[in-house]
Amino acid sequence: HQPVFIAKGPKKTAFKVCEEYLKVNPRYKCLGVSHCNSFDKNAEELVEVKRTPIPSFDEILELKRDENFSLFIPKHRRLAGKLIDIFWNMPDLDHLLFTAMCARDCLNPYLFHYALTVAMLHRPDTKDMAVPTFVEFFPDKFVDAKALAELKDQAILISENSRKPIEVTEEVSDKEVEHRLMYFREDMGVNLHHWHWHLVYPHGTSDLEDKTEAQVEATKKIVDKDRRGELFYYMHQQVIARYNYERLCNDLKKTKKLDWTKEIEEAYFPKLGTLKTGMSYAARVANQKFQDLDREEDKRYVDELKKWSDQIYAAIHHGSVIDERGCLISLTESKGIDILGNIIESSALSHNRTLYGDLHNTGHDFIGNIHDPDNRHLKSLGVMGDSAMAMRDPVFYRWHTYIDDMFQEYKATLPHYSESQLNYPGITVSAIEVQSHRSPNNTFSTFWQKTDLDLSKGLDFDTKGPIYWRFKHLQHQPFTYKITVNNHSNSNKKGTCRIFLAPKYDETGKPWSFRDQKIMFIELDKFTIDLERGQKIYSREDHESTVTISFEKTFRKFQEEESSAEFNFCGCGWPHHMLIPKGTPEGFASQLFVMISNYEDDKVAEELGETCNDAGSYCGIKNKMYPDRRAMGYPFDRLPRNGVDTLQEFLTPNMRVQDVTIKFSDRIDIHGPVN
Ligand code: CUO
Repeated sequence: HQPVFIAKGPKKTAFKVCEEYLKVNPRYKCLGVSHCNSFDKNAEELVEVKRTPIPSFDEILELKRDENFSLFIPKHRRLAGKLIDIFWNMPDLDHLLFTAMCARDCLNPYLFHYALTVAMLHRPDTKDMAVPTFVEFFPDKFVDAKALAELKDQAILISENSRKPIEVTEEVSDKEVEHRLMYFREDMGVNLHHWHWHLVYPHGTSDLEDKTEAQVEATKKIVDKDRRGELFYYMHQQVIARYNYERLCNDLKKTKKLDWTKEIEEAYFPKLGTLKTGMSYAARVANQKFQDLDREEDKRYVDELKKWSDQIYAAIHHGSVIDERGCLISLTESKGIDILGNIIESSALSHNRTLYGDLHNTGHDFIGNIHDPDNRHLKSLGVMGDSAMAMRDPVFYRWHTYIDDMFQEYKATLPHYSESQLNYPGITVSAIEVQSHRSPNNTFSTFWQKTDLDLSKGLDFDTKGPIYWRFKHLQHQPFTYKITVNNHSNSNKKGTCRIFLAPKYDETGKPWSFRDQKIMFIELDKFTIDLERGQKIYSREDHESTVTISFEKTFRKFQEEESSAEFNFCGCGWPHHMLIPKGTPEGFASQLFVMISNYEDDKVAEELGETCNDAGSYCGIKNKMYPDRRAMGYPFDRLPRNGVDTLQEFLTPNMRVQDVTIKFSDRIDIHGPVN
């Protein structure tokens, strides 16, 4: 037997197969793999890999290397599940490594990367092994075509020392109002967050019926995370609230719930480059309508959506769902939203996919293939078919508003919070102030920033040294909350400080009714606070937010000593540069809400853990319970008691509202490179 190697890159990120591999595995040649994918002859070190029995990839090979991969297509999801199972069930690291090598050279690259990353995130023995970062591996999913072409030119024609960051002029048309929101929808950090979220919370692995008990248990470990269904609802609800906030800042109305029986007015033309598979993402022209899909291996019927949504609404109104055995499962106050989240998404934890179907995923699939429903033009997916890019398309927000309306319908059936569930006796929030760098008090300041990102690793040619792409994104000035709290009880207390922000006026310029404003609140931060007796001012910096991850983490500039598993999980988090909406040059009137709730009612049974606990609100905490016992979105997740029509009427003494403004300045700041 000839030895098999992998190349070990300078950052330990290489999974590169030595040419020897093909010699020992000629059977894959028939699949069109005639050369090693990206064997790096300049690799610093080659590591010999133990040869273990070659697994059978069987059906997984049916997804060709040059096809697109979509988790929203049931067959692809099943194949991904099978591959995750293969990686997950490898008895040790040697087997995993050799199997990954085989898989990398013969399977679809997107499917391979997804399945390996999910498996490595969950295997205890791979937490110190680095997987190439997504944006490094697939820059074609994030960088527009013009920039990609220039980056390639630069790599070939210009020596390392003479290179300059590549920057392309933005293409924003005044004729298309939706272009005003491009900075949000096309933001790389926003899209990376969404991709990471779905990686950390996969829909499921392959069907459970054909598995052993041990395999079922292992699968559950991957999918069955604490309150995953509820988090599906909450994270996406917050994305819509944030998007609507930005729309109001840009003089647009809130996004409309998608009526999928009608034509979709907004078009979307992706500007992304050609994919590694050689395909480009399909455009979606205006005024197309959902149609039955009759694509090879993907047959879907629009009528099914109606059937599933009717069944889900019936369950909501009935207060219970029916499981596969015909038993009624109550949608209780504590568990109902989690059950519905898994049903509506749907994930492998759905109680009844036969009855409630696969609603949300199917919507992505219908829209992702709307340009060519019967595949007559042989044109593969639009961006809605890929969670790494779906947030670029305006229809993403319309579809998710439709989905969120179901959750809101359910929340409206729950009893309103009582005074004792809202108030914290003895605690009064008596003042709030925002102190923002170089800004008047109670003003958030936003501006543009440009950052350089090294994309050399994802470009398919032999090059040395970094190649920087310079991209523009929103940013805000650092700020501090100053919160004055009066603890007039007889002892020191502990509380949870919850900070939210919402526009002060609705889209017609009138003050909100509480019912409408409550779903506009975006979470900015949530943290535990020790409350000494008497009055005290507590400070909190914006970068400490438990909603966001730092710019460096979003773009994965990490220290060698950090393990990649932590990093892969920690890649999930709203990008910090998008914490504060854009605002307006005149100042966008907003309301900052602070509440301190009783920690005794908030705490969960276990400690947070040392690492990766910085973006728990939208992403949960790795291997831990969700770090807040209250319903996600509390206290704005339910309708108010009778008689409460405004935010002021909703307040108890432990809550306070401060008028603030968000002032946008059209200046551009240049940030250093991230690599
Ligand atoms: Cu995150 Cu529709 O689930 O995209």
